[in-house]
Amino acid sequence: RQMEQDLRHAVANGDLQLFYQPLVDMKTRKIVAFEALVRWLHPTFGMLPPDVFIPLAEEINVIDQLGNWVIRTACAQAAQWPCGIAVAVNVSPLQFRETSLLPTIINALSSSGLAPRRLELELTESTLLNQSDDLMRTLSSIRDLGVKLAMDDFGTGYSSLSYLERFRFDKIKIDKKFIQSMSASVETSAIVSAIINLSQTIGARTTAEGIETEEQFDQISERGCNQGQGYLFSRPVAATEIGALIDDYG
Ligand code: G
Ligand code: G
Ligand code: MN
Ligand code: NA
Repeated sequence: RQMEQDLRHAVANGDLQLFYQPLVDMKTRKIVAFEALVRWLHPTFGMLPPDVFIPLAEEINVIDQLGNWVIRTACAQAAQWPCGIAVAVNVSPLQFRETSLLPTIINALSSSGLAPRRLELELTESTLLNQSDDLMRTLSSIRDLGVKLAMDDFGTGYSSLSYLERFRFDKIKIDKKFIQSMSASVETSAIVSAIINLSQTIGARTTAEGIETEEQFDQISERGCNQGQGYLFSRPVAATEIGALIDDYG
């Protein structure tokens, strides 16, 4: 398959680019972090979004190589930003199957000089489906470095609550589907409040994803959510546009 060959080539050659979307403090609206979102610069199809090629990268076993590139690049770029601003990196569950994840993180931090607390890893619930000793050890080692752990897309997977009990996350990201149906549904609105309260109980911060309107911002803000992310603040932008965003929201 041509696409498969193209992707192997792109990963080997670094024909990838990181876009960044800001996470803002709900009280001050200042930028506290950027989430790195990978793009593939395909020679004929142009810029491809990750939902098109991450599943393929997982299938053909180049996700470790791709994921390691993302970690190194995100740390190197974030080291150039003001030191109050963190970088969040998405990690595929499959990256925990290989032994290269932890050494890659250690190496990326030391060669960039980025403080470990400025790196946040976003894991999905499916990462914790199989809670092997290896997985728990790797997570503990990452945590021991001072790197932060966030649970991404919270509420879309299964048995979320038992995962939260078993391993303490620094942050819970409430999936955008909840934020976007809050105003139309009393039930969804109650679920969002419950997630925020639960997070506070376990000592985790919360980020609301997919905030597009001032109305959503107000509803989330009232409920005590710590951070927001969404088109209301900014779409994902190229690394070169970050300076201007920090000037506006810094
Ligand atoms: O960039 P976009 O907003 O289209 O992101 C779509 C999906 O791709 C999101 O679920 C996001 O978590 C995922 N994604 C983006 N960048 C990465 C990455 O570097 N690694 C992994 N594993 N997933 C990513
Ligand atoms: O990693 P995660 O699955 O959370 O990926 C975030 C995804 O959400 C990316 O595809 C990003 O482009 C998208 N996104 C970010 N903000 C908004 C928003 O305000 N509205 C919508 N519809 N999508 C958003
Ligand atoms: Mn994410
Ligand atoms: Na998400």
